[in-house]
This record gives sequence, C-alpha cells and structure tokens, in this order.
Amino acid sequence: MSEQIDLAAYLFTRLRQLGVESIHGVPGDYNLQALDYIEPAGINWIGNANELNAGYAADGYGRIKGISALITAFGVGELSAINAIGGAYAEMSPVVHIVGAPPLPAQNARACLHHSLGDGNFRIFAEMYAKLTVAQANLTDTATAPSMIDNTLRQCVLQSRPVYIELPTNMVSQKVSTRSLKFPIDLTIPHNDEGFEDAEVELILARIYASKQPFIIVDGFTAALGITAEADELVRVTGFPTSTTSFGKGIVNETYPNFHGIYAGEAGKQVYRPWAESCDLILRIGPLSSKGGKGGFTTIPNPKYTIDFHRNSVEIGGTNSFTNVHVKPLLRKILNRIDKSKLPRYDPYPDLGNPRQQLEALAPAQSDSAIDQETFWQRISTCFREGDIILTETGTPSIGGRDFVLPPQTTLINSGIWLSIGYMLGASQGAACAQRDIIHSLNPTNPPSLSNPLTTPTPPSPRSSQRTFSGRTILFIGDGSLQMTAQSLSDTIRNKLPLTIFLINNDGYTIERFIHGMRAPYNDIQPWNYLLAPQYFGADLESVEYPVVTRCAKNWGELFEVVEQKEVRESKGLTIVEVRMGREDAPDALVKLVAGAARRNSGATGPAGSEEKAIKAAG
Ligand SMILES: Cc1ncc(C[n+]2csc(CCOP(=O)(O)OP(=O)(O)O)c2C)c(N)n1
Ligand SMILES: [Mg+2]
Repeated sequence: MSEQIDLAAYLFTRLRQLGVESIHGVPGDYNLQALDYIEPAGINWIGNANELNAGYAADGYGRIKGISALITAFGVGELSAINAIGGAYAEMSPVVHIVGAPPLPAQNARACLHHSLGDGNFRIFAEMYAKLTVAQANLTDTATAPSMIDNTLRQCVLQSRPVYIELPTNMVSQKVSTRSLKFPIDLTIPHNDEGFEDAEVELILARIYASKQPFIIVDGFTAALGITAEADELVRVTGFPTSTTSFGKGIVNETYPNFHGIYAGEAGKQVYRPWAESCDLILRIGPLSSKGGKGGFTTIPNPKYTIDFHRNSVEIGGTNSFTNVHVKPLLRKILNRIDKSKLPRYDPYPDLGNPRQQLEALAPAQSDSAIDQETFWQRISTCFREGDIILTETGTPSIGGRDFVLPPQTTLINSGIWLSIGYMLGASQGAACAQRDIIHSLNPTNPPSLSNPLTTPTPPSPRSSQRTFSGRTILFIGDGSLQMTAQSLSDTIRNKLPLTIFLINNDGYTIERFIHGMRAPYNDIQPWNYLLAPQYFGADLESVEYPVVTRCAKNWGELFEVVEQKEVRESKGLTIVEVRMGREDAPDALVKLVAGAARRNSGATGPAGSEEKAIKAAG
C-alpha cells in the first residue's frame, strides 16, 4: 500500500468508509477535478439537476443511512443549497457539504474570480455556512488536512448535523499520508462519568416507580440521537401508554398495544388531551425543543411532570437540568436496571384509542364518493408493508400522515420544524437511493467491487433499528410542493430509483388557504399535467427494468382499483398516482392546528377559543 494518497482520494475514501455509497451534487467551478476521485473511491455519482434538490436528497439519504455527502460549486452552487443545509441543521440530518473552492494562489491574490462577489473576499460563503454547520474544514495544508477531515466527519456523524468542507482546486491532487486511513474514524460516544450517571439513573427510576399515571412521548430527534432501539425497548418493557409527535412518528413499533397514535396538544384528538394533562410523569425522548415549540405550543402536557431526554442533557420537571450526560448510555443503563415489579400498573388501562382498531372500524368508503382528507390517510395505510420508507410533505400530507397506521419496521420522514416545501421530493430521491445502497450492501452476493482497497463496506445506519427493507420508498406530496422541486423527478429517473408518489392534487395551496385566504388568488397555482412529467423528464416509457406507471384516481373506487394493481403494489420503477381531492378539504387536525396559528398570527396568546371563529377569521 502506498504511503501517500491524493487529498481528494483521502476525503472520498473516508466518506466511503463511513457508509456514503452515493454522492449528490452538481459539477462546476471549482469542484470538477475533485469529481474524478468519486468513482475510484467506490462511490456512485448521482448528478442532480440543481443544488437545492441535491441538498434535499443528501438530507434524505443521511436520514436513512446515518451520513451523506453533497458536492457543489463555489458561491453559486453552495448558496443554491443553503436552504437544504439549514433544514438539515434544524432537523439533525448528517450531511457533509463539500465545496470546490478557487485555487489558493488566486484566493491569496484576492483575484476577481467568477462565482465570487468580485471583492476578493473568499471567506464570505464559509462564514455563512459556519452558522448552519457544526464543523468546518478549509483544506489548505496537506499536513493537517487528514486530521481536519477526520474531525469534521466525526462531528457530522456524532452530532448528526451538517458539516462544511472547502477543497481548493490546487489541493485536490496534493499528496497526504495514508496512515490514518488504516483505522476507522473513532465514532464512539463519550462515556458518562460513572458516579454521575448512577445518580441520574437512580433519580429517574425513582420518579418512574413513584408515578401513578406515566406517559411516553417519542419525538423526532430520537432517530438522530441513535436511540431508536432504546426508545422502542422502553415502550415495550414499561408498557406505559405511548404516543409520538408527528416528527417522531414511525420511530417505535406502532403495533404495540400501548401505542396510541400522535399526541398533538390542541391540534390532536381531544379525547386524549385531558388524560395527558393529568399525567404525573411524561418521559419525552428526543424532543425537538425543550419549550415544546410546536403542535400549537401545547404539545407538552405538563412541563412540571416531564423528563426530557436530549442528546447531552436530561431536564427533569422543567427545573432540574443535568448537562454533560450522554443519552444513549444513560438510557441503556436505565433499561438494564429497571425492575419491572416496581413499575406502576394501569388498572384499568385508560381508553386512549388504538389507531389500528380505529382503521378497522371505518365504514367502507363509497366507490363513487370523492376521496376525503379525513379518512384517506387511514385507508391508504392498508397498502404499507414492513420495510417501507414513507415520506410526507408539508401541507395536508404531513398533517394527514399523522393518521397512518404503520406496520413495524417502517420509517416515516416528516419535517418537524423547517417545513420547506419541495424538500420531500428531493429527500425521497435520496431516501430511495439510501435504501437501494443498504439493500445492495446487505446482500452477501454483492461483494464490494471497489478498486480502492482502503474502502471497506460499512453496516447500515445506526440511526434506525430498521433491519427490513422492502425496496419501496413512498412519498405523499401536494401539487404546490411538487411544483417547487419538480426537477428532482428527473434525478430519480436518471438513477432508476424505485419511488412511488401519491400526488395530492387539490388545485393549490390548501394548507395556506386554511391559514389565510381560503379563496385568495395567491393560494392558486398553475394546474400541470402531472402524469406527463416522466415523459418530459425523459423516462423510457417502454422499459421493463424501470417501469413507469402513472394513474389518476378521482374517487374511492378508482383509488382502490389503482392500488390493487400489481405494478403499483410492486413499485419497481417510478409510480405516480395522482389523487384528486377538494380544494377546501383538509384533515381535522389541520383545521385545528391552523386555527391555533391564525390565533397567534393575530397576536392572541391565550388558550384556544372557538376553533370555528378563528378559521372564519383566517379565511
Ligand atoms: C420553501 C417554502 N416556500 C413556501 C412555504 C409556505 N407554504 C407552506 S405549505 C404551502 C402550500 C403547500 O401546498 P401543497 O403542497 O399543494 O399542499 P396542500 O396543503 O395543498 O395539500 C406553502 C406555499 C414553505 N413552507 N416553504
Ligand atoms: Mg395542494
């Protein structure tokens, strides 16, 4: 083995070792030379049509695989991707953003180069990115570059947030030592101080044993913190009534009898709220925020009785906060020590509803009736299978998807706070790609055919405990959102990624109509011939290997017929099912949620009054 390697080869080898098997991005100055090193490192080049979609796709890939990479041009490319990186930061997705920077001599000479602002300042974009990434590396020195790369990648994985690497063109083929490549990057989570952790564990266990009405809420950061398995075990072992937030949906096995759907405060099911508010212990795992800034600000039943498990801290009762305690080993120790005989038992068990039974209790839909938002999300759940990756875009899909009844071993991606529409179309391309890469690497008949001996196959993501992959990625997206990033379909087709899209065509921005301007022209959009998109984007409509299936359903009868079709169920290629729904139809939860938003927009801070009044004011 040679002792030296080109710097770009070092970087891509490290990425491959960490599990990046496909890389997203767009060529352009000053990254072209670096792109030549991608394939030799055993990484597949996706080649997106634009950087924003590439960034969204990298985010989706990272949420499934535990790491992803994106490469863009300096200035123009990186700024196009910055919305995606902001979202990855906010929602904890591990994306390595590599920027091909101008050669150092030109930077030092403050040359007036294209893709710069022309003022000789080459730091400005890095400064912007420093605010949206957890670590940065500017690879200007061969002596320090390997350790800078290693440290940056380590932070990306451990903090599950984006990082930023600048690779000046003249550095690409500079030689660096291969010494560290022989050892994997150390990804071990720091140990907790023994005595301190013991005290924590005993305190939390004492609170659990003393409680009379405990409740578990699993939130969306659970996956990013790598504690999916621990959360699932806690739910199973304690048998405590459990909910997730919409961001955390799909993380724990939703077939457990003690799983009761989404808890969403004032926007959720009302039968549930008084019970939740009278709980004397709420264990919140991986909360998005400690202040409960979502679900209409009412998603924490009672902060006084809440124990929040964050990445590096535990907050008890909203007052007592322990920092520098790593949640994974802490939860593991709690699970190891838990004495089941001391756990409080519900007798009788509260009637909190069971999503599966609610689905079974639905009256059969009338074939010729319009497809309604109130029951669509439950009814479509019968199509889901173990191993599916399901995405719901902001708009009626993300709210409606709260009612999905998920089989075990499924992953749901739902935006928790960034809510940038169009994200899910790119993310679904990335997730489908990650799923394909995982299936490929899990198959023992597919040994890694890598020309670079330093790249070794890596196990799939530590983020999820999902071990079954169906090969299907299923996206629910509104017409307005699809129009934002439609070119992403081209990336999916180009890479022959299996993807099923349920396009909710309700003729515009329905969620916005409910917030403000029900019939206002700014909530209308240009109606597209959506089902012609594959043709426009150059899909081979005759292909057997990558079949393109497009269908439209205007009523329940048509929808049931479509989803029963073999080619739709198999979903081997690109499948688009256009689902027509009413412009002014929305799930009940959305009506309540936006009523809260409308109240706040008008300056109100008090508790919910009449929902209808607020809606009327909003419309
Ligand atoms: C990048 C971005 N621009 C604008 C918005 C504001 N916005 C939120 S939802 C929405 C409409 C979504 O419409 P559609 O996808 O058709 O879903 P629907 O509610 O109609 O089902 C808009 C414009 C946003 N969240 N993100
Ligand atoms: Mg719409």
